[in-house]
Amino acid sequence: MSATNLPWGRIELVEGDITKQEVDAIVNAANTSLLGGGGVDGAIHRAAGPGLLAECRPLGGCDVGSAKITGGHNLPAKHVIHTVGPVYHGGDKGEPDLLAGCYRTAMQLADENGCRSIAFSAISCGVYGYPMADAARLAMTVVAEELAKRPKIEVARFVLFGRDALQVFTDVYRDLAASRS
Ligand code: AR6
Repeated sequence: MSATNLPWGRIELVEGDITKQEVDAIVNAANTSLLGGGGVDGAIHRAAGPGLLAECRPLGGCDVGSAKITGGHNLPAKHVIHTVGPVYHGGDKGEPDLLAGCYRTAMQLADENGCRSIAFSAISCGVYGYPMADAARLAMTVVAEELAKRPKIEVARFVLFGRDALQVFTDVYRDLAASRS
């Protein structure tokens, strides 16, 4: 799909901690067990409290490229959407399709659950090793396409951990948004 006319203005980029976001849903970069881990997953479970793990346990895990939704428990966000990004093995093992599936499924779940705002972490960009600029281009393109189809979701925010990550996303965003006619 061409970037022409996609709603880039409904995408926000901020530097910060996703556990602090006051949005309808935050998106966790989980693993297939959905039982917690390190990185942003660990931070979300710590901030949400033990009720989140208790709600995740009966979900039976989650496939790579898909997502499941829970409540936000002690977080300011109403919901947590847990998605499982691909481990990066060079980019020719289906990683782009799987990462796109994470963002598409998360947007679909947000819409189905009446979310008007959603905040994403940089899925797969930590220990799973996805190159951040490639992930940023794919993530923002898919999210812009989904926003175009889902008018009830007013804003999608990418919450980047650290200045370097924010800079990468900002550079890619400018490039994508500038390709509008
Ligand atoms: N807020 C926003 N972003 C964060 C935060 C935070 N509080 N903490 C880290 N990040 P990662 P992955 C950034 O490794 O690569 C877990 O153990 C981080 O700097 O959390 O998808 C899971 O259980 C990076 O840019 O997720 C899985 O086993 C991004 O979040 C595995 O890691 C994602 O880094 C998933 O690996």
